[in-house]
Amino acid sequence: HPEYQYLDLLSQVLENGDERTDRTGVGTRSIFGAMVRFDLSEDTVPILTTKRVYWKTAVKEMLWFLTGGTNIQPLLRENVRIWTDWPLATYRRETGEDIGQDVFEQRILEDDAFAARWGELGPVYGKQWRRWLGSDGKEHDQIADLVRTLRENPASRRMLFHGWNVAELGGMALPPCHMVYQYHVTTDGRLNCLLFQRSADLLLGAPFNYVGATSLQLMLAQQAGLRPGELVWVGGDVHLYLNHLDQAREQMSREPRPLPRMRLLRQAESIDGYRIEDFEVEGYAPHAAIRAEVAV
Ligand code: UFP
Repeated sequence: HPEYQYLDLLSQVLENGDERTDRTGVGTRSIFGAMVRFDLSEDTVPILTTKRVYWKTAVKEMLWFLTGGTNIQPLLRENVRIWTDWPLATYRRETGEDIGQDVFEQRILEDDAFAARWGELGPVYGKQWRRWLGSDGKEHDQIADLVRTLRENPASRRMLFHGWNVAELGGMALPPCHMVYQYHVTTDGRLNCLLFQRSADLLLGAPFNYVGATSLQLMLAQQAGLRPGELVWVGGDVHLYLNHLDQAREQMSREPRPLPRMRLLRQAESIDGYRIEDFEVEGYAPHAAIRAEVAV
């Protein structure tokens, strides 16, 4: 079962991980350099079954990246709250006001000026993917370029997009974790993806990132007239936060169930035309969700 690759990683990090302090102050056990591979060609996708993964949230986040947006307001409209922690921390720090998350999110939703002032994440993923600013002053749409190359020159070894815009890192709420996506088309028309993630919160982040990457691979394949192939995920610093160790042990004790299938119900007119309603997941019967705190 492909999910054992993930469970093995959990066990490697637990048992061999180097215990260290990290930026968040929580502390981690960490290994450096890991790979998992998932075959999407049988229609099954890596939505883990040893705990419930909120796949719609991950797909909605990916769709938001594709819009080029960098403000949390549209995410909150979709009830996606995973990016709130960062602007909320900034708000609390700069105003000294100890506002609760619910109140903060409500204000972002109701007050556009407030959202513009406090909901911005800086030039994160969406900006770099769709509007990377060149030194010539021109904006580069890496996603549109990728789709074009997939269609016109699928043998290319230059099909990738990158989030790590060195000059703009300082303005980002969080520098990109899932950083480079490289694509590859096989002779028989399958689209492979290799995602390099420089830093992976193995319990909360990675399972989510697998789903986001998968949804993008399905959309790109459809847009280029290809079938999905393999998703290869490579992690740099792969870690478990010290307050996630019990949850990791719990998850490792569970037996994987058959992976679900994910399908696109409709072919959108372009890579910009997809909505969450276009994604259908079948056969997902996971173990119970596992709760854990996000390190900010
Ligand atoms: N993280 C992920 N996946 C993501 C994301 C963040 O695992 O998609 F946005 C985790 C990795 C790390 C933290 O634990 O968030 C980012 O911290 P740092 O920038 O210090 O690596």
